[in-house]
Amino acid sequence: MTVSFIALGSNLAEPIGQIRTAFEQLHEWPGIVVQGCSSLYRTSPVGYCDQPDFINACAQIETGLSPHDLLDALQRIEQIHGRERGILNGPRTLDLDILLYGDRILADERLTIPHPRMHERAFVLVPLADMDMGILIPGHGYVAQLLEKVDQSGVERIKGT
Ligand code: PH2
Ligand code: MG
Ligand code: MG
Repeated sequence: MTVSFIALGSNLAEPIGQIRTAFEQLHEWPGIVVQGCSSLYRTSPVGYCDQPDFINACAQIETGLSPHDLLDALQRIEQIHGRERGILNGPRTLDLDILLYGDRILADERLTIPHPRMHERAFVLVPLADMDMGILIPGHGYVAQLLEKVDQSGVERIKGT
């Protein structure tokens, strides 16, 4: 079993509901146990700005699935949420990204771990820090240190989550 961190994001079709349902689907998926969920955050879009705000969160899971089998599972859950692939970085009902998989470093045509932009994205680092400030991102440093370097102004915790 390997501890892995997953980023969740949605900005279409009732995003808060999309994220909550995704937490449950992850937990119910064979070979995945959800160990912790962050708060939910309302975040300004990064990269492609002409789209609605996102809801972002992170989950800590434990899994017996290989990285690629885990990616298959995440893509299946995205499909259940009606994910369509359109504009790069554009609006989506649900995006599930593998951030970390144990201390593995991996890069092929389908999958790069650690996620190549996680260390510079406040919408990833802030929810990750909810779970553990001491997470080490191989090649980049600790979440607590990286958080000090990013602009957190576009990231607002949703009260009660
Ligand atoms: N995801 C992207 C691009 N930009 N911006 C925010 N705020 N949240 C996201 O999840 C996000 C984004 C590509 O995956
Ligand atoms: Mg993705
Ligand atoms: Mg993404």
